[in-house]
Amino acid sequence: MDSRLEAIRDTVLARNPGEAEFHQAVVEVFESLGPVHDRHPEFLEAAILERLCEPERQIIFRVPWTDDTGRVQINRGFRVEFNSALGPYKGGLRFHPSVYLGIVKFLGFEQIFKNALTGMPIGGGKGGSDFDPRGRSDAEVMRFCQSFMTELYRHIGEYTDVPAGDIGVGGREIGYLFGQYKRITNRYESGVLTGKGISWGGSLVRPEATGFGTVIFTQEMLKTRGTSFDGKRVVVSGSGNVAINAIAKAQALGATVVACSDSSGYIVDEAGIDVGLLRQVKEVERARLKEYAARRAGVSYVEGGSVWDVDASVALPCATQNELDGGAAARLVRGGLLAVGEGANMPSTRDAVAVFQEAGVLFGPGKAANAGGVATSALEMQQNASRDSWSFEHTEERLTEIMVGIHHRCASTADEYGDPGNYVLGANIGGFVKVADAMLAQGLI
Ligand code: NDP
Ligand code: 2IT
Repeated sequence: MDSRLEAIRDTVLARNPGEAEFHQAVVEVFESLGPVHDRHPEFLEAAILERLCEPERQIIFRVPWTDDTGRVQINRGFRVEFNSALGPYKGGLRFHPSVYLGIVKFLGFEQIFKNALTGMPIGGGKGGSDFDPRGRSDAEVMRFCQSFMTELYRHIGEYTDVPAGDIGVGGREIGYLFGQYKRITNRYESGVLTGKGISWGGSLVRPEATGFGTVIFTQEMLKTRGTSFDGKRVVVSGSGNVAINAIAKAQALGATVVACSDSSGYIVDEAGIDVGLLRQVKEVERARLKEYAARRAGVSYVEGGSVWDVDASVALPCATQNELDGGAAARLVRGGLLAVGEGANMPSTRDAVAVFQEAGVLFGPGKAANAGGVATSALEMQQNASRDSWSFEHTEERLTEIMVGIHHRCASTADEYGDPGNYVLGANIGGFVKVADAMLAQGLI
């Protein structure tokens, strides 16, 4: 790494102790940015990197609520408003017991560059809570969401900060959050949240957008090698929103997705995953993946195992950060892996990325490959602002254009900086330059 950047990195790491995931995300971006600073000394002069690594605002708050037995529960809520150079802060809310400031900051930091790559007018932010929705009743989830929003509402708005979903936050949670925002503010401000239901300001394709977008991006990578998803054997991790829709799209393009997972284990379905059954089990019944195996002949379930033990030509990690390490990457490469498209945020460890790149595997990093979700959120904001709603076909066309555009931007930036095919470099530089230019133009703030 460039020695000027090393000094800035060391300061950032020392100022943010104990935030391992944030450190990882920062280091990975800095490793790409040496050549940009050679060309643009004005970025160093204006301390763009130092400013980018310091969130514009960080909010941490208490979330009290009562469970169904009448017991008081206390959780911690977060919203990190990281960078607003390109638009209002935009990014999801994650409800998962592992959430702490370091996770929210890594996600918010990634979001800055991801959102810039979409070409839409959105800044970067992220939030969430250590609340665990698993096993909670609808009524408990509603009371939690209402309490969470009772503090969050004063910090957000369609021109300020626009949250959406992430792990543990889907349509149900966005509904409860929107209801409470509306009640407190007495405003039907559709553009304050995205991922809303279709009948009350949501956008068609938003539920599918992240998984679809990941597959579209990966298809663009495959095209550079003269191939496609058609006839490919694919493995997907996770079985939530991103995973299910990635499976659906990959199979629509002719692939066979033979495995997916949850945090308890994985299933292998050599005939190709039945998306209808998977949606029924996971989205309708909110049951565990094990249940899918129980209901379909010829499916095996491996408790506690790693889905990366299953060979495939294309791997789509769609669960969570650091779920695919160097050992798993090496195994996948030995099994004939051709491409990886990250549907999750930072699912591959730094070792894993190095293994993929060394082996010449096409590697699409999350901030490029999973940008379709937030891009479609921006399309939802556009529809809300114009009090319009678009057809599925039109919205999907826009999503496809955006993903093809992101692929082009990453690939052409990698070419321009002398490392063709390096999508990590292309995504980091492509996103960074856009934000840095806007920050320069807007002065020292
Ligand atoms: P969901 O909550 O719908 O699904 C998450 C899936 O990942 C579940 O199958 C879950 O299994 C699994 N998972 C979560 N945490 C862990 C863990 N610690 N270990 C193993 N498995 C785990 O979330 P999404 O599908 O929305 O999000 C998945 C990933 O995609 C995240 O990285 C998110 O940041 C990213 N993403 C999401 C976008 C969106 O629009 N929703 C947009 C862009 C990126 P289990 O049920 O057992 O916990
Ligand atoms: O990581 C992400 O990009 C998301 N969770 C989606 C954010 C959004 O605002 O739609």
